[in-house]
Amino acid sequence: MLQEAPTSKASRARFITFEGGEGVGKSTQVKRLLQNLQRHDIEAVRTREPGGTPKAEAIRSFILQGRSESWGPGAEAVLFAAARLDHVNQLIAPNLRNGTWVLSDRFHDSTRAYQGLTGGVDDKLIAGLESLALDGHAPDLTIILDMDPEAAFKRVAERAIEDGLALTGDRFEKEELEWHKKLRDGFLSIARDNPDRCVVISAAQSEDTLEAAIWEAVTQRFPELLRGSQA
Ligand code: Z5A
Repeated sequence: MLQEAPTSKASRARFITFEGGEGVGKSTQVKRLLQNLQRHDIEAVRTREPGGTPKAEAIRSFILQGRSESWGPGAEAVLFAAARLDHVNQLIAPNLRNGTWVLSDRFHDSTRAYQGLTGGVDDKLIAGLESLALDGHAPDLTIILDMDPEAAFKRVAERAIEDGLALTGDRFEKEELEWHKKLRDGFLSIARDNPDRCVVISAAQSEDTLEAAIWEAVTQRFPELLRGSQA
């Protein structure tokens, strides 16, 4: 009689990305999904964008310190793509080849949403950079955490208070809020255009409820996870 290897080892490693606006709970849920996969004997790593490798982290610091802001969204899209190219080549592709699942806190949809749909960078440039940087490594599943940006901002503000950091009062002024609403619509339009890859989940729920909803989406997409645990 043929003995089947445990599903977790036999299945192809999957690449899952988390997307959405600031403060919707991506980092929290990436960590929780990693733990849930590990509880099911799945080897998995978590990473983030921009970043994930030393070179990509250097680009992250440069961008997040605001040093590229005056270059405009087109040049920033190129920088995000340069970081992504290294991230894919050095971390994502090798892990997937070795059978390790990869969970990324943001990926190419952030460039589409921030620099493209909200920043106004031409579609053709975004698509060209995407095909260069991804080199065939599109995510198997993208979880878009969706919530009202004002509520998400409150979470970020509370975190800043907990961490003893000052938050500039004008950061979320009216114009800024409109920008975040446009960003939210951008992520929702990406989901509509890519229904086979994207799942939108309301982030306006408790961390535990959200974790359960994400686990349900992941196991629906990859039912081998549950078959493995029942074996
Ligand atoms: N960017 C870009 O423009 N183009 C690109 O191609 C890429 C990125 C890849 C990265 O910033 C910036 O780069 C980002 C987009 C841009 N700029 N912005 N804005 P980042 O990595 O530093 O920041 P972020 O990705 O926006 O993450 P964040 O602010 O840390 O948010 P989060 O990861 O979604 O949330 P969190 O850290 O898990 O949770 C935030 C707080 O809420 C925290 O105190 C939690 O304890 C709390 N929390 C989490 N979940 C819940 C629930 N369910 N209920 C209540 N409270 C919660």
